Amino acid sequence: MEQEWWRTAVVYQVWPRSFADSDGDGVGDLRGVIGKLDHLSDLGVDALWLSPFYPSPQVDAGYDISDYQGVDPLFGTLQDVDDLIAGLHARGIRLVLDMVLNHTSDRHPWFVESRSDTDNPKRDWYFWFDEPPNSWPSLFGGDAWELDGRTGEYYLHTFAKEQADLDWRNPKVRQALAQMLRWWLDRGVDGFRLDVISMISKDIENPWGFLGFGPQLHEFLQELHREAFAGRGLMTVGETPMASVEQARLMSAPDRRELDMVFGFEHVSLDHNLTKWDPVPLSLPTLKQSFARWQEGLGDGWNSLYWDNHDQPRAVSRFGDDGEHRVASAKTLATVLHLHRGTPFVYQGEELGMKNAGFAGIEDYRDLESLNWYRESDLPEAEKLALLRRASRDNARTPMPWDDSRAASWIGYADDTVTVAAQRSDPDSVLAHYRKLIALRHEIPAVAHGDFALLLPDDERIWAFTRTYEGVELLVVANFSSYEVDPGLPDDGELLIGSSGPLRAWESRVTRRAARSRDPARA
Ligand code: TEU
Repeated sequence: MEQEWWRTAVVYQVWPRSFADSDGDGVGDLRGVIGKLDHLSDLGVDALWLSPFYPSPQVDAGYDISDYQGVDPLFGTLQDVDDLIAGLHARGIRLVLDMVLNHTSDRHPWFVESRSDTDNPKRDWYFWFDEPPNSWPSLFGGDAWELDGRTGEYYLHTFAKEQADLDWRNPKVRQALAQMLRWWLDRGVDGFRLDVISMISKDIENPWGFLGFGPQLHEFLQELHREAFAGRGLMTVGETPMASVEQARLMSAPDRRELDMVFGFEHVSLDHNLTKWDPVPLSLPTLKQSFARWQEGLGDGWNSLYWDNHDQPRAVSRFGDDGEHRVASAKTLATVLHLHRGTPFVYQGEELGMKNAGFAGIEDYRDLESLNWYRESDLPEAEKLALLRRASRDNARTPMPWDDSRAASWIGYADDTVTVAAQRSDPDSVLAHYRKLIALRHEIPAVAHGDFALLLPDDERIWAFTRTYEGVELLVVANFSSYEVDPGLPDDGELLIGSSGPLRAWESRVTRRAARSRDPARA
């Protein structure tokens, strides 16, 4: 075992709305993605995770799907998907589709039927009650139960009221979804990213049941594996907000046949209280010890590694220094992430060191989560805008800056100067650094497979660890401060990244040497 392709892979996420706009309507599209495949080859990534492009009312930027087997005219046609698959495969890059199986749009024909009548055969494809059976909140504000005037009953929506939760206890729902996944696989796709998959089983009696992890989660995942995933050489990654290390291990342990890996949220939850609109300071020891716990705790399971995606603010603004040390801190965040064990994900623009949008006014925001929270919060206006600048999902949804042109777009550009054009041939760029890290994972087995050991766990400025595999030890040392630091760790191996001597502000170093001892400080 152990040799599945995704164990040595790096995945690049495209959020198509803001990646590349081929027809100048202000919204990115599939032809735009096809036109930029050389950027992916140039980076050296192995797979593309493509966020939803299916027909959708776009209430939640496509995560409200009204037809799983089509393409929204905003983004193109099925022919474009076929051409994208061909273009990717010609470059040796696989395609991972984003599938939202927990809920559909309220415009999906299944829900249209379901809501039409209490006797409709699809009534029990969704959750209907004559009174709300609990007081679950919607994660996008307000209650999770919406009264539907047509039949006078309430339906469940964990997210917006236009996103109705499917009832997975109904075998017909599970069969329809598995059949749809097979249809895409037969078209040539190589894997799935499964949106909030940990929520497909719910315990209605539990006041926290809206967070998922219900009694049938593992049973449903194992069935999905049998019905859609098994024997196809796929990669599956489940999005699992609030998963514990143990839950992540259960979902990703190969012999359990559920998923290949999951997106944990612990490391992106440490800088706030229960909600992201309630920030708390984050110390380096807390962050690196969380990573270490996941490295060690997954056992047979497998980690995904990410800083950025379409839901998170930009890492360089959040965990780095997006001012004076932007380039160095973007590189160091990348070094640390990519040298962990697991499959790294790079979100469009992260490879440039893009920073948060920096929008000034509420009229600049587009995301319903941000707009709902803004409307409902009674904090003072200036505070609300400051929190949006820090935590809004729109921070990472600004157009990909291919060059200096600023074509009209559905959302404003980040207050930023980085471009692909400027970095492409600059050997000191953040982009060049990502290229180097991705190549390292392909060339050095210890990067993908090595055992992990955290060093200096309590150091407030240095993030250091080793990766050891078949007699090779990699020592990773990163300075997470704006001062020069002598980490007091050996720097005598073969330098793979960085330079020897004390580490400058936000500098990182990777060295390779023969594994002589478990403790490099004593080697
Ligand atoms: O996100 C699930 C999720 O947990 C989000 O609520 C996330 O925590 C939040 O956006 C952080 O602010 C997935 C998708 O990635 C997201 O884009 C969708 O809006 C959501 O599911 C509903 O489909």
